[in-house]
Amino acid sequence: MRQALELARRGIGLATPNPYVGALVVDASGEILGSGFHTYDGLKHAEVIAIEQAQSKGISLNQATLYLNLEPCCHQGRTGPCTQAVIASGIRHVVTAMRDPNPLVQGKGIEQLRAAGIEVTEDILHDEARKLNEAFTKYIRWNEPLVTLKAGMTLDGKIAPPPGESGNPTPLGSSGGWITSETARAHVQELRHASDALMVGVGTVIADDPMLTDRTGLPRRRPLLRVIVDSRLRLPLESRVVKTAQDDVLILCSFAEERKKSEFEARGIRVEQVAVAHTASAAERSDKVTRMPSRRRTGTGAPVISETATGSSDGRPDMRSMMARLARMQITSLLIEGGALINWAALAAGIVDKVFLYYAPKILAGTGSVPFARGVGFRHMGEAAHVRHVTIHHFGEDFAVEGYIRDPYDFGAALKLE
Ligand code: AOF
Ligand code: ZN
Repeated sequence: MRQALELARRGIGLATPNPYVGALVVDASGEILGSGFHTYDGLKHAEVIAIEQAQSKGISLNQATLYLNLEPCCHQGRTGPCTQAVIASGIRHVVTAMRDPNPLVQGKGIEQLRAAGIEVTEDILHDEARKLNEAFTKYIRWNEPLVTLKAGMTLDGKIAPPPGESGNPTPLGSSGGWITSETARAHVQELRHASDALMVGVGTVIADDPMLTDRTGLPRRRPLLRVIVDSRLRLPLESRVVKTAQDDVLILCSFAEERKKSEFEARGIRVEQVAVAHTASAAERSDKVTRMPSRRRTGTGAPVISETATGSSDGRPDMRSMMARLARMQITSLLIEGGALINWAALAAGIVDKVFLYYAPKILAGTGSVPFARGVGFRHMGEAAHVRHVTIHHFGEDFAVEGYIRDPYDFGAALKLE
């Protein structure tokens, strides 16, 4: 199973919006007869690749075992049901790591195998498998991308020194130099590689002029979608994002002035208007609640947002509408990379599933430096976003806190991960 997971990981960047799946066909003596992993453009599901490879050797599979990290599908998608291929192959034993969260499958694949007399062993390396396919799960179950909030900061939670006072000018502004180390930043590249889209506020582009690209050099089937939240189309035409746009930049705005819009569109940049976030009236709030999964109302793991927290009439695009928009583009995972306003807007809107917060052992202090999240903030400790199931990663002197605000396997409900 460890090898199956290893194979599945080779699909990172290539399998989306489908899951990462790796498969091995092994004979009674433990010899590997066939192996494969799924890529979306390759069409074939992992177990079919592995089975075909094993069959091409002309050996009977009657004593063979199939290891794969996801329950075989049992529905007609772009390919036929894998359960049928497994049953037809004569394989004796199937070992899986987790059930397919796709509502079309969800245990029915396992049932079909057992009904055909195949021995099935489930849940091997279950936690590892679930972590690998958390974005697919969020997307296929809830039709929203898995949202990870990423920030690099000082120990005292500052993401930049006071604007305009730093010594590291970029063509557009001055960001004050890097806070975290090169190794920590290389790890961010891995996060980008595993994401379908990246989002920043226009303020971050104006201050830092970032590229916002996946520079791992690893193959991906779709370019990383660079999403700029820009209420009033302030994005500078001379910014690096605009200059390097290749059908991979999307501006989400509240007000689209035609002339500016066409200037971006002439450069191959999509501009879309999104509903404006505003103080919810009681009626709208009850509407919002009915559209949410019912468990959210009682869930204690999801931040409970007060009206003052979400309320803003400053014309910023609504976070939930943006997530729905991205899901329609088959974006299964979104990495939010700041700045302070977007970070708060995302937390306040309750869209953040997990955080990846990088810390450098430095202290900036001062009221002028930029905090991780601006805005009114949560007003009571009881409202604070609670990060659970924390993993600490070390990068030399730097470290990162990876943790969950919501369980992507039980969206909206209290985190059961312990
Ligand atoms: C498997 N093995 O390797 C994959 C599975 O549109 P399709 O035909 O590619 O089907 C996609 C669905 O099939 C996907 O949502 C998930 O439920 C399952 N993916 N299943 O047995 C695989 N990639
Ligand atoms: Zn399948």
